[in-house]
Amino acid sequence: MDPLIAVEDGLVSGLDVIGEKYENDEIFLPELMMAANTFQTAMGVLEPEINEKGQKRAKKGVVVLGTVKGDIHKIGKDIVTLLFRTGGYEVHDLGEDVDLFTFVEMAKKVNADAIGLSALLTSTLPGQKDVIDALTQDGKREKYIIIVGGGATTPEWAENIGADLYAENAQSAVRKLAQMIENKG
Ligand code: B12
Repeated sequence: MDPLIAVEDGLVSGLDVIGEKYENDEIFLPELMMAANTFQTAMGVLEPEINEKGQKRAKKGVVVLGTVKGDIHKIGKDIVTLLFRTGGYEVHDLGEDVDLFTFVEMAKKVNADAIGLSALLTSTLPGQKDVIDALTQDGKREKYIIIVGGGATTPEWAENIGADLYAENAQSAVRKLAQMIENKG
């Protein structure tokens, strides 16, 4: 089986069920954490396989990526990082709970083509807008492609805050960014 299918159709579908049960008070935080740990253990097995398939690609661009301030969800962001890397991008993963200054500074430092902002909580969504606003104020907004995603993010929100791209999953993130970088020349 393609290891990516195992991730998307197996592990991620499992987490969706967990999320629903948590929302309906059928399970609680310890179970949520157990599910997240199980996911990460399984990724330890599958990640090398996914990496192997993506080797030997030319560098397509530089991406700075992280989960926004106040938000510690990392699983989705890690999958996006992995697929960008296997898709030929140099990725600077800033981790979770990342403040806007760190995004802006790192993008400047590594001369990024794109900045990826992940948000899983409704309450942390404004963290995506903060980064865009800071770049605009700094006169640097046009320098970067801003791509947003994560459970709480919607296409409407992405449009409202002036992001360049929204992607519902990691595969479409890689596809959409490649297209936009190509169009930019
Ligand atoms: C696992 C999990 C946790 C784990 C996280 C472990 C970790 N290290 O990541 C733990 C237990 C720590 C946790 C904590 C909390 N969680 Co939580 N968690 C989840 C759960 C079950 C799965 C999230 C996940 O990893 N999904 C799998 C990945 C692959 O999906 P994904 O993140 O959406 O990513 C994909 C796409 O969105 C996209 N993507 C993601 N990032 C990006 C970025 C870019 C740039 C792009 C283009 C695309 C992209 O690509 C990814 C791959 O295809 C979700 C429910 C759910 N179904 O989403 C709740 C959920 C997100 N959590 C929720 C809540 C409420 C919390 C807590 C507040 C609970 C509490 N009372 O403490 C805390 C918040 C902590 C914090 N400050 O961040 C709510 C959020 C509700 C809301 N809308 O605000 C959810 C939706 C559960 C629910 N239904 O109520 N959580």
